[in-house]
Amino acid sequence: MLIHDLLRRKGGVLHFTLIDPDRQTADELFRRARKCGEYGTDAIMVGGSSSFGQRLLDETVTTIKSAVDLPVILFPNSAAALSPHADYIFFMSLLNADDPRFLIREQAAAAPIVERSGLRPISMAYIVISTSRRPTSIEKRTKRDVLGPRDDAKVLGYALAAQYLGLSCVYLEAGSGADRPVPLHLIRAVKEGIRVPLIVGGGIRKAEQAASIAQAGADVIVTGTIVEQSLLKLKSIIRAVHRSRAKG
Ligand code: 1GP
Repeated sequence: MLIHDLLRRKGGVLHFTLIDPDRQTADELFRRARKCGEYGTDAIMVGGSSSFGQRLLDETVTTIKSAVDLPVILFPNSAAALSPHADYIFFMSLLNADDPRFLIREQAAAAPIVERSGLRPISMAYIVISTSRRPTSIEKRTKRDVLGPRDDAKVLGYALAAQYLGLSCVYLEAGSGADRPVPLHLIRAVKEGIRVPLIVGGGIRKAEQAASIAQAGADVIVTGTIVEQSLLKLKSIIRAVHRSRAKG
């Protein structure tokens, strides 16, 4: 599996950059992807909560692949957000969703397309944690079993259930642009309780936050918005993640 291989090869915590196809011109995209490679991000995820056309998605993936030699992983919001040009797809289920669409229906619609496309699926348990006062876009999209910053035991239950079901990794998601990232005590509690790799994302804007999240036990740290706001900050976040590799 890609994440296990990367963790072994790089010797510690990974950084993935999430690129939203809707948020830049083709030139900006090329430049951002180049910089991501230069700064040492370990993979590029492509996705977003808004709906975008097939053409834009395909062009986004091919532009990234022309700019940088990194694995490109689709991070789809529905069965409509698939591109055969990517290398991998997070084949994910939003475990605390109430709506079966986000649990398994979109996945059932997507599976035959994935099978034909040559995309390599990475099964993933997606767990949304509510850390913000205003709902993030993922929170607006579906009713959920709401998991707050103090719900350590419940979140661990979801993560363990995912592991027992055979999913290959767990993603704790505060939501893009969240006021606050997933709290450290919650990351520690989940990390101590599971054996599969732990991905953490949402609301990470500073190097210090990324370093603490790595120390708390995240195996992969995802940032999205920051690549649109400041490449310098992205660079310092990636550096902090790499430094914690050395410490780890
Ligand atoms: C969202 O976890 C990712 O799916 C990234 O969030 O945009 O807040 O970095 P940000």
